[in-house]
Amino acid sequence: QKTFRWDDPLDLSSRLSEEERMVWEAARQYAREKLLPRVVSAYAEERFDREIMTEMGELGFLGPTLPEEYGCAGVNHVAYGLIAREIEAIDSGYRSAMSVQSSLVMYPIYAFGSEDQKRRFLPGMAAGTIVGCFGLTEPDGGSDPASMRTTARKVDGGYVLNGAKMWITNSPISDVALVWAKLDGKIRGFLVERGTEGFETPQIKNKLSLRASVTGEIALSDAFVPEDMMLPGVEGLRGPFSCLNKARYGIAWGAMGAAEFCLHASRDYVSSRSLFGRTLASRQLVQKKLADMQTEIALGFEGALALGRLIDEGAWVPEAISMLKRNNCGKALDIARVARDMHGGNGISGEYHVMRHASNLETVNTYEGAHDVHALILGRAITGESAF
Ligand code: TGC
Ligand code: FAD
Repeated sequence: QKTFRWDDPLDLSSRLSEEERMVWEAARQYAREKLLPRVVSAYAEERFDREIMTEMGELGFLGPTLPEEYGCAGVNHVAYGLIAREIEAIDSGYRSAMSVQSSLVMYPIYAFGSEDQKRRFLPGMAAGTIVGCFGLTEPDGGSDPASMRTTARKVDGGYVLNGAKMWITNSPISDVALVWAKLDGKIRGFLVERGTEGFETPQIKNKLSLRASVTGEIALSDAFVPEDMMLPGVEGLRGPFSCLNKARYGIAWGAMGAAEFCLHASRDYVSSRSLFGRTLASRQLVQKKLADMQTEIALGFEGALALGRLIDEGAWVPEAISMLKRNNCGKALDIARVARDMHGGNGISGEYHVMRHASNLETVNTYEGAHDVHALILGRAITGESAF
């Protein structure tokens, strides 16, 4: 007879393969030993340490599902999810850096790029020596990318890009930006390299969320992109959305990783804090909060695991990703807010981490399709009526 484990109530770990468990353990060890010690100061100083990319590269965490022939680890999507879980347990911004590189830049180069583009960018991106960013969102409204204004115009030997992208993770430190722009009215992906004239990436300062991640704009003013730097294999919204499917799936795991950290921190805190002659852990109200957190986290991970298995079997659909991205972000945000409350005044201190998680999850609940936008995607699938 198995005993109940409060920290793995549905025994998820027993349903992982040996390889998945090894990747999970490596990610957990890295996150706790290398990321946790630097995150409090990084968050306070609004700093992203560039070497995190090479550290993650060395461990095979960048583009991990892509084949080994391009320098990648070639593991499955469940393993990718487990990496996201452990990295985001420390900070959503660190998981952002990992998922933008992996799902939003490396994956489209792999899926839609020419062989030359793959050979040129993927090995360096896998190693973290080349940093990529993904420019879809524009200042006039990110939820509706079909209305983008950024354009590409065909000229001799290439294309000229004009427009502006907003809220772009890693744009200020990127070596290459995947910019989505309309060419003759059709959305295409362009790889714009650092140093291109008319390509600027100013940093957005004073964020109150995701402060350990660097975010910027992309300004394109007659930026020339050579012919061979357009992704040949895709046109239309399917291009950016295919990348988002992968990243949203990783977020479903990652957000629950942040929530799990908050549960563990809250359990530790209420076990050691005594008020009115007893520990907080011995109070009914407190235990109910812990039980609610534990239940949502266990269900959230089950959903993410089921989805990961479907993706690995090639049997997934985008709506299932919307469901898990939406549910797990919304639930994680609620859990982090409750954890902050359970820590009392200490909960607002950086040293206890929970308010940083709550603050980060505000972004996570918004980017990659806002919570309500995913509700509308599901609503359309349920009713057949588009309510956007
Ligand atoms: P819609 O008519 O639904 O579709 C247009 C075309 O796109 C195809 N498509 C998809 N293809 C693959 N996967 C998906 N998930 C797809 N969803 C749609 C669709 O088949 C169609 O193809 P075709 O060939 O028929 O033209 O388009 P719509 O304009 O009605 O879309 C509405 C909506 C709301 C679903 C969509 O615009 C949306 O998802 N909006 C949210 C935007 C978003 O998620 N932006 C994210 C920006 S990147 C980011 O946030 C990175 S943060 C990274 C980090 O730091 O971690
Ligand atoms: P809007 O689209 O203006 O939405 C505002 C509100 O309106 C939301 O609550 C939304 O749910 C609601 N809403 C929208 N449409 C409807 C509707 N039809 N009915 C009812 N309600 C609706 N983008 C990138 O391209 N690349 C990145 O790397 C990236 N990184 C990011 C990093 C950070 C820190 C942040 C904050 C954002 C990032 N984004 C990135 C942008 C992100 O994807 C957008 O913020 C997101 O898609 C929402 O767009 P918006 O901010 O323009 O909000």
